[in-house]
Amino acid sequence: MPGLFLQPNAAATISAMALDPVVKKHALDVILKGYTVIPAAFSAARCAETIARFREFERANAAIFAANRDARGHYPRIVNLHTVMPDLTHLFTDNRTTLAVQDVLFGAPVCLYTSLFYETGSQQPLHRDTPVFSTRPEYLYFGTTVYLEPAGAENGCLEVMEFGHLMKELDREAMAKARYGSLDALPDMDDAIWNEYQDRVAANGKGRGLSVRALHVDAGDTVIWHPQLPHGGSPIRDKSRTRFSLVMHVTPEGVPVYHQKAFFNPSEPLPEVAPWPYVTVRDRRVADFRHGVGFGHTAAYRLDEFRAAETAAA
Ligand SMILES: O=C(O)CCC(=O)C(=O)O
Repeated sequence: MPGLFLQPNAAATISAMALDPVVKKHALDVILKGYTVIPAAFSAARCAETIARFREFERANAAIFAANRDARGHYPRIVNLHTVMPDLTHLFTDNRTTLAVQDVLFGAPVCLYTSLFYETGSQQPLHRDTPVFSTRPEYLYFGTTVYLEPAGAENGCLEVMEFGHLMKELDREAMAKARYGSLDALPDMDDAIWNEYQDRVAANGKGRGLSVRALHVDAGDTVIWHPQLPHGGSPIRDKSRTRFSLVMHVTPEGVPVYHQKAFFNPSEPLPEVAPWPYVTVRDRRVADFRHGVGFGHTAAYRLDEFRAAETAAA
């Protein structure tokens, strides 16, 4: 069964493995601190090229993109843009150290599940991803960001509650029963229980004196975070600035991902096999989602509504 990093002796097991020392160091960071920063996973030139490819794609699909800009001309996070922009999928397939680290941690080859393309920082409050990436078996997930531009205090960066992944899980059934009366009444998604869970996790971390670190990174750096690590986006001081980055949600192949209904009812028996197919991109497996591409919370555009930019079709 995949999930080496979840075993109680994971750090000792990985320490004893014959691994590239760089891969070993990052794998141990994820287990012990809850995250790791892999510097220069891509060159600055490759990052600039990927942003240029995005701009070409944007021009080829001007009507769709124009309809989704905010007052400053920026986009909300774009869901699954990689399914129409191969250059973004290649930030997964070509990220060799990150893949090697995640393969070791899962004990199985890592696959791309879904993605969020950010033009600016998210400014999200501290949260664990697990209520919306609830796998069976549980916690077989990593969040991963590739930065295409430097991220810092001015344009907003990732904040992590170091060691917060080690805090005990809350009594999720009790929370759900208190709110909805019974586990059968749990909705698939509901902001109220999301907020209660995240507020309680953040308060527990503060109560234990855990510090929140701002991760200032360069273009090309990659961050991996543990499924239970509280993290968020720092406030953006200069709202005119961009901070292009791709967040990828990854699992071992075939692992199904459910949402809050599963997360807050962890004993409910659910299928442990993902219903979606995978495709091979370069030598890696990628979930073959064709639901479309969404801007923020707006309904998805169908994949056939997008035109490939001439140079982006490689
Ligand atoms: O990069 C950021 O601003 C935060 C991203 C994040 O928290 C997420 O996608 O879950």
